[in-house]
Amino acid sequence: SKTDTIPLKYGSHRIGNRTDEMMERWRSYGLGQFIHWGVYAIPGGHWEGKSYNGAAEWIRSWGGASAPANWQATYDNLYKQFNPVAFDARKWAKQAKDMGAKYLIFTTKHHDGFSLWPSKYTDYSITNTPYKKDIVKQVVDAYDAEGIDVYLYFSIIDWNHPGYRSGVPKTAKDSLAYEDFKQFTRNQLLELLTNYPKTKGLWFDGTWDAAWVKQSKFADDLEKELRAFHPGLIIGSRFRADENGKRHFDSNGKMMGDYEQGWERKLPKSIEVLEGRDWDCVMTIPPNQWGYNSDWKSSYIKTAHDLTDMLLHAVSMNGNLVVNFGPDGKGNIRPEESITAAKLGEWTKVNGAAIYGAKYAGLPKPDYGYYTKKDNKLFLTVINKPVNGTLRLAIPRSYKQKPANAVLLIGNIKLNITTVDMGMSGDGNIYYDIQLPANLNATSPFVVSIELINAT
Ligand code: JFZ
Repeated sequence: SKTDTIPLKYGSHRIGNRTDEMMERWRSYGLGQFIHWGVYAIPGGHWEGKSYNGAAEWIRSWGGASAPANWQATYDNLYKQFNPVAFDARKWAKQAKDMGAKYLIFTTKHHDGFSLWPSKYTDYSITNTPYKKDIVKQVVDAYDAEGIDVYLYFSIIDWNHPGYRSGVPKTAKDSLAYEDFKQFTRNQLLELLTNYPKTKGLWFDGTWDAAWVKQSKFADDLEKELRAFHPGLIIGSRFRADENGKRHFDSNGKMMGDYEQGWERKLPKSIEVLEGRDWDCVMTIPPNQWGYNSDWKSSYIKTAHDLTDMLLHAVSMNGNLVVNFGPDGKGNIRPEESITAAKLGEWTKVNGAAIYGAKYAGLPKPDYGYYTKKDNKLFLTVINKPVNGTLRLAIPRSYKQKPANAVLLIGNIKLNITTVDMGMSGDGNIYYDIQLPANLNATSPFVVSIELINAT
């Protein structure tokens, strides 16, 4: 428990987690999809036979000797070629639904400033591409029609806006320009919420610049305005800093925003580090590429198995896992991602009970998998099948609940449970063995659903 030792005007405004219905819904998602799409999908991490070393969506910042001549001017004209003829939002949404995603985070504008909706406030938008049509609208409508909640990714960093500054403005001219940029940012955000009222939340990024970190009052006022404008809106901890420049957590250590947004390509080691906060983890399939990169051969590509492990890791600690997709410049989801989505979908169709609405079970993690829990159902997801075909459960006596029956979700097979006297006096556990079918030839993680009853 934190005490407010430092008086703050623009720190956290809430103690504990949100308790409203919208946030309860967020907590039950389990699995989400992230999509990074913009003009960076055209070069796909490469140009004129040269390859950019960083994340493909950062390619505009390519510099030094390895960059093609006039690179940034070339990049800033790519939108004139943006014509994703294969783009079909309904196809993407259907695939996401089949995968088992319950929410989508979609890049409306990344750091390059290119707006995928027809923004009144800039010419650097979809309107001025050969494609012309509103992409954000198609995405929001298609996902909403599939029952998938949509969150809009928005980068505060905007390399295209003339008033954008990364460093704190030093001259009167810079300050004026930056004020203009702040109003532009506000206008675009209100525009997004006006145009796409089905939006469930805003996913902010690019908020680490010294100039933005100084905007504690402006950002706090804006956050309040956006929340008032769009009741229920969910905003993570990555939007603003307090008056001392503290981000995510204010000077008193309290989280700002509705959930912890710092779990980027990493997962917590234990539930304790989260101190009960809401959180999700956003994850790339390659090591660190969010936008489309045409070369997936040169790095390790996470398998559906890796991602299932991460998904259960997240849900078993009360978080959601959001898997990123980077469609190409034509609007196609790459075949490797489609295969991964299909495999995840096969898994969630059979085993979804272990992740949707399921939470931390309050038990120590077994070495061979993860526990999750919903009401009186304990889900045991097995990642590494024990070689003896027996799942041993060590349930602390203090848990006050015991397994009454067990069902293997693949095939709905009832499994036998026996109480085991290990003679481990005083370790506080009661041991149970669940016998797996001898012919279970599991090639992916599997789930045993265990009904719990009160134990005295
Ligand atoms: C940011 C972006 O720069 C990147 O292109 C991508 O959109 C990603 C989702 O977000 O990258 C970050 C932001 C924050 C951290 C790491 C990468 N972080 O807090 O560790």
